[in-house]
Amino acid sequence: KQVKDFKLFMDLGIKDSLANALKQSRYHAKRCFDRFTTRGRRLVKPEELIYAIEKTIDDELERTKVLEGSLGQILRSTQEAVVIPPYVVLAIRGSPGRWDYLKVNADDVTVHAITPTQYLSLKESIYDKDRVKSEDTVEVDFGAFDFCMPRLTLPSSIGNGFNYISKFTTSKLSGDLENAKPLLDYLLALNHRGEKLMINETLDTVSKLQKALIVADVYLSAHPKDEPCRTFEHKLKEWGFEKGWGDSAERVKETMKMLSEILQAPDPCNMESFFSRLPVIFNIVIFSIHGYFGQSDVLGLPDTGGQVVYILDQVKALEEEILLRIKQQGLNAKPRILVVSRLIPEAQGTKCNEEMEPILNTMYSHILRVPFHTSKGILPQWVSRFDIYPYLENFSQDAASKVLEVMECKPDLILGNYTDGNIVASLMAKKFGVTQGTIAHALEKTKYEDSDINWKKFENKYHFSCQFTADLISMNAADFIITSTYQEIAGSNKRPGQYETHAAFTMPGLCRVVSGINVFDPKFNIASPGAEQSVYFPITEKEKRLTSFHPAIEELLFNKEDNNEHMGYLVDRTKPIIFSMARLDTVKNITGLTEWFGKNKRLRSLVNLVVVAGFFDPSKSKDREEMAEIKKMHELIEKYKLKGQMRWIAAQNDRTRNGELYRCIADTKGAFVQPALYEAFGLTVIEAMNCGLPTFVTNQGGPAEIVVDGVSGFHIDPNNGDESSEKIADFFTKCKVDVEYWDRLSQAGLQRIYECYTWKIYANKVLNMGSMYGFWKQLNKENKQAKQRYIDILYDLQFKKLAKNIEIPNITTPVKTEPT
Ligand code: UDP
Ligand code: LCN
Repeated sequence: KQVKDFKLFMDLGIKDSLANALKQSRYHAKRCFDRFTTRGRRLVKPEELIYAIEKTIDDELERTKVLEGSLGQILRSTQEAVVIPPYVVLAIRGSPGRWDYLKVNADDVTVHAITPTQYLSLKESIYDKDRVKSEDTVEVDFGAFDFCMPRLTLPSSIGNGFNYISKFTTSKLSGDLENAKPLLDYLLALNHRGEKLMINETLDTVSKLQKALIVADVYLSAHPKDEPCRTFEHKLKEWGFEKGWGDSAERVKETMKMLSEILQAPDPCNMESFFSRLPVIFNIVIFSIHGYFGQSDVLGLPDTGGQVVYILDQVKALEEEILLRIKQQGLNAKPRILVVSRLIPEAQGTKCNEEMEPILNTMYSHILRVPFHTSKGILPQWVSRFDIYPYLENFSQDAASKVLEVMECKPDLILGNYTDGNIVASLMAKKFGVTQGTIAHALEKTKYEDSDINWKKFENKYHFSCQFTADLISMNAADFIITSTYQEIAGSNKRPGQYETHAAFTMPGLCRVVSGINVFDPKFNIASPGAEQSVYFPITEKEKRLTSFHPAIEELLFNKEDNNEHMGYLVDRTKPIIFSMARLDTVKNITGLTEWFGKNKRLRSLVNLVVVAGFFDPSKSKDREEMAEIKKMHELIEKYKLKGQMRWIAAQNDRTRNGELYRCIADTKGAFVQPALYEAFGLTVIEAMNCGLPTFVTNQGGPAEIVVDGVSGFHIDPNNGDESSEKIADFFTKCKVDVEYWDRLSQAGLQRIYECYTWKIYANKVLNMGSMYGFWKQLNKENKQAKQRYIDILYDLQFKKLAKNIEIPNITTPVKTEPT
């Protein structure tokens, strides 16, 4: 029946399906829609829509029929509805990324399709009664640039942009040989610090290039495969070939063959392989601005978490991959990676007041810190990521000069991280004309319900007006977007993705975004991070265990005295431990987990709880959310009398020791719990899995994609604590009966990691993107330029004005401007 309904859906389109369904169940539909309208103008959430059907239809058989029919299906796909009697306007998400807006007249149950603009305008009228005329609202429409750019159509292709870009590029270069001219120009421009690579001006037409490739192929065939390139480079140069084709006769020949085949008849497979071999990326700038960016003593400090871990591991993986490629290209260039962050003079015992710091376990990578320079002087203190916007323009200019000074050339690729890093990356990429990739880590919009429509309510605390504008600017300016999961882009069948929520939204009184980003844009790519495997290795690798940490970990977990590092104690050491570790942000829901545990007697009888989060004295925190969470933790420990069964440990910033801590928890046959109300990706989840610890992860966000429920871990619902704590208790009950159950789960978690979540896979993908999207950008120069002009207007007229509204604190301790 469902298949039949779905087919009908597809055949008719959503509007006609709804019209049909309303006609067929006219009596019930009318009662149901009347129920909405009698309560007046408002925004209705999806749960209420289904509840209305359940309440209006008394007869069970009839109710099931409607709920399982097209009407039920459409209402289940509805994300929200605007009620303006006699109309109920549904925002329907038929599948990931596909939205329809339908206006139902409750009086006669007729349906009309409306545009996103009309829908958003109706929504605004509910929230902003004194608004200016709807027509006077500023509209942002990035879709206006879409007309000449290819878009994907299948939800299953979302996030796989790289593969489609190679196909689209193939078709652009196909046909006449002269269509390959842009590729020739691209190759002619390749160089490393001014030294030409691949080809020179001798090969200034495609047909000359094609002929020279044939000559070179014949020449190379006479050479042993492993002959080093230096022995024949001079000969190739005579024909117009420069360095970069490969380190041996065989590799040079292969690369040339790929190009010859592309020129003969382009195909995506050769295109991808050829671009992955091109010497394009040697120097990378990575922006990560907010928080404390450092290599020790920073994790767990406010605004300082997974992003730092991600970038440090990412740099190491990228450097290794670039070095490998340089070798294979037959070059002896030195790469350079700079992570540009903020210099914080009041560094709280970290190294964040130092300008340059070499990155451990790398040869050519550094952290470069640039201070926030304001009209009042240099800002000495940490500043929340929500208040960071007024400093970014100066920062980007100062950073650009510093990068040129340190790198002695422009970077080949710029990567941004999070809203602040991404907008600065966009400004710098525009200035230098360089390829840009963005990484969100988390888009804040999804974390707070109705943060767009209620932006005014949140403004003082979070400055979402700046944040969402900045996010829109950078996601549109970027040449490619890296995400950790599919859900980050387009969510799941039930829930929209983080990027998807930027497709159409409104901030009444500020602007109406009728087309913010299209998740079918082939710029989206999933490249999931890994966890450093030398730190997070499984408990089964006994000989590698870091036993020197065991006395300290024993102290941390079991010492009975409260101190600055731990409070609470565990009476029964024989019980398994359920463990969690996160920053003490509201959204991480460590207090939620504590409460579930407190309330569930069965769980308390089966296991102990250990959490690593924040610290214990709220007066010492500068972070608004952290202060409130600290207080709440103390209240819960009292309320549920948790001492004896729960241990609260302050933030732990020694990564290597934390790796051993996960394994010590695994020794107790325990589990890791990630209870977040929403988690963008969740590095702790893959860290725990790498150590062989079974995991229970929130079903809200990335972790639900990392873990396959019931196979490589379990999903829990953070909004249903009772059900979640029961699910955890069931697991430990089952482990008592089936002694191998725990091991099976542990193994399945590891298998999942090795298949999908490693840094090697990641680095390879990102460098390929840098190369391919750089060419794509050139192929579509006009579109890129037009869009950039639109972005400039949004930046100048909107973002700058909003950023100025955020107050810059008075600077009481003047700071020296010289580098430390
Ligand atoms: N972390 C840590 N000590 C703490 C809290 C967190 O070392 O007290 C580390 C944790 O191991 C992980 C990162 O910080 O590597 C947190 O990343 P995640 O993606 O889980 O969350 P985020 O903080 O980025 O939102
Ligand atoms: C930020 C987050 O909130 C986490 O979900 C991610 O794992 C982390 O960044 C690294 O991407």
